[in-house]
Amino acid sequence: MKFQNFDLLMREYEEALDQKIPPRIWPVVRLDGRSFSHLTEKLNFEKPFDIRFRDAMIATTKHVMQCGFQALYAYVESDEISILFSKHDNTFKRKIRKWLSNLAGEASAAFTHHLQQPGVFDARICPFPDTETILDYFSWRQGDSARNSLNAYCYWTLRQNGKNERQATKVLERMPVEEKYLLLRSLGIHHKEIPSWQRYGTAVVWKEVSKEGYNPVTKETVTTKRRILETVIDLPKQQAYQEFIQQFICEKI
Ligand SMILES: Nc1nc2c(ncn2[C@@H]2O[C@H](COP(=O)(O)OP(=O)(O)OP(=O)(O)O)[C@@H](O)[C@H]2O)c(=O)[nH]1
Ligand SMILES: [Mg+2]
Repeated sequence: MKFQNFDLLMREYEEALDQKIPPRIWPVVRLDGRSFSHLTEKLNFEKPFDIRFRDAMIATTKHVMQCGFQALYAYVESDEISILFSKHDNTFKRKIRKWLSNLAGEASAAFTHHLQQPGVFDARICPFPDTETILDYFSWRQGDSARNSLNAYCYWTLRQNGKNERQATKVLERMPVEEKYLLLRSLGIHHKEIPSWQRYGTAVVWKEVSKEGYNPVTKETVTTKRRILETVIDLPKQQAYQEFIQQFICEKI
């Protein structure tokens, strides 16, 4: 076979599974820590929530939002990060393989660097057609965070009160939500009063700030604007949360 034909054939194999995010579709990428139950156990992090783990996740998110894509908004809960990108983000010509491998790689590297422990993230992409579905997605993740938080508090409080793994799981099996709140209260925990980030997650958003500088050529003080990343620890909930996210969904960029 001539080299030219051979080259074309190999390229055909190489590109056989290439897919692209369709034009004008909003990409949301969810990164999730691999086996972080084991990792957090190995590092002796506090259960069910440890601020050091939360801060490692936030540092990872900030890194990923600044690694060359057009990130607009990020939501963090437990070991997962959901990032909304611009619908016009043309990085890597929107090739899905490139997006997923690079974003998972950037997150894994940043997390590992922050904690000095190998931490690996998987990545999936959700292609959203409109703003309404984006808002539904983020509400869904916030709801998931609140449910997981209640379950984790119940489970670990029972464990701290002498139940073993099997017993604690059995007590919580098919227990209605209201009963879980009552159970926690009987053990001295008011779940509705725990820090907001432990129930509703946190967000990382862009904020525009003004910076004063000096122009040596014109000898004038000049004010420039730049964007910085800000962590939102106390997030609004439900409808107010959707209204909050709306300000970061920009059709133009
Ligand atoms: N101790 C501690 N553990 C945490 C904290 N946040 C998250 N985790 C752990 O991270 C896990 C995340 O859940 P999953 O993603 O379902 O579990 P996983 O072990 O990462 O499993 P895979 O994602 O399927 O690989 C939780 O179940 C906890 O065990 C924290 O603040 N403290
Ligand atoms: Mg995980």
